[in-house]
Amino acid sequence: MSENTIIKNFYKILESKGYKGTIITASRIPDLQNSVKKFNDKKLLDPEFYNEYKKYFEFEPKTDFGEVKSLFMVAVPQPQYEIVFNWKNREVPLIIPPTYLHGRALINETKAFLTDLLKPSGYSIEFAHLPQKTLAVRVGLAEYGRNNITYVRGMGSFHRLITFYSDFPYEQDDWQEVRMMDLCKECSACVRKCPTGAIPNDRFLLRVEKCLTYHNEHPADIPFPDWIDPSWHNSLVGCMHCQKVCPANKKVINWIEPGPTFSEEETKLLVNGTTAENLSEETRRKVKEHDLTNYLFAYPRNLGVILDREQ
Ligand code: B12
Ligand code: SF4
Ligand code: SF4
Repeated sequence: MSENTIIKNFYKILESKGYKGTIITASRIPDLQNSVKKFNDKKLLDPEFYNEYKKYFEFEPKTDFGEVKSLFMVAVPQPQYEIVFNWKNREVPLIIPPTYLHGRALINETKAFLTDLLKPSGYSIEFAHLPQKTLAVRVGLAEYGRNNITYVRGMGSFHRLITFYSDFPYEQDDWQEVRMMDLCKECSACVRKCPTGAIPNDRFLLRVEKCLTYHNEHPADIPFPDWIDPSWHNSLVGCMHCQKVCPANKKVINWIEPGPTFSEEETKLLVNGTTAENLSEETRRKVKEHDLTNYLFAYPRNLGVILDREQ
């Protein structure tokens, strides 16, 4: 298959799936890395955060991959999920924000269709750890919101960004300046709604160390700092305040897929930190089916603080 046909087919596949995406020349990878590094060099990123999370955005291709020539980036629409916990004779519904669940399955699915497209012509792909938002904005696939989250036309902020690196040759260069949505120029709803002040007034870059998500993604043996008011928590993991209030999410904000319902007994086990192996077969099946295993570690603290409010 010719290179042009591969490119055309890539976009055709995306369209048929309702995804968006783009191909990027690998010659821009150093610029991409520098976009984040410069903020770290200026000490504008919390050092603890940087050391903990850099493995997720520092690009390190496999040593035996050969020459990286391009990146294939895909944006996939993502819903919120609602989980119901029975607690003290009441139902407590809780949201899991977009991108937390079924990520691995989606990455595998994307890798499979890209492999089918590229492998017959001798090209390879591998999952890339990169600063996805910066990349998406730099290549015009998305724009930043003031809340530091990216927005893709037709999907709002409800999307997952997935990138693979490849030895497929691609030289077209669509690199742009980072861009904030026009809508943000006259709006600061997210700044006002963020309970912690993580979205600053005096700079664009998020104050990560203040973001609820940063704290509720940590293992449950790390307690929430005292300055976090329990009433601020709104999701099992993550936080929806700055996406929920955003006018650019008007069309997607009610997209909530049903998740499992846990009985009072199951809720008790989860909030006590029971591991997947120690749950009953029925509960374990529910947890696995809904891809909740990865976050079981955080239930005792995250769910505990919310259920405590329900007393
Ligand atoms: C580290 C991380 C976090 C950290 C830090 C967040 C952050 N802002 O970096 C924590 C744990 C706090 C976090 C929180 C969330 N995250 Co997160 N996170 C990541 C991760 C692993 C890396 C992000 C990164 O590169 N950070 C480094 C900083 C420096 O990059 P940046 O935020 O893009 O900053 C750029 C801008 O500030 C810009 N800039 C600076 N000045 C100016 C000025 C102007 C005018 C403009 C326009 C731009 C601009 O330059 C910076 C560098 O390029 C990515 C996955 C990945 N590998 O990319 C997911 C990812 C970004 N997270 C994601 C999500 C969904 C979230 C949450 C919404 C989760 C939730 N609450 O439900 C929150 C959002 C919090 C927020 N308001 O930003 C999604 C984003 C999807 C989307 N639509 O944007 C990603 C892509 C995961 C995924 N594959 O889907 N996350
Ligand atoms: S709430 Fe307003 S300022 Fe914040 S990201 Fe959305 S449009 Fe931009
Ligand atoms: S995710 Fe929550 S805490 Fe973090 S910036 Fe948005 S509103 Fe603030």
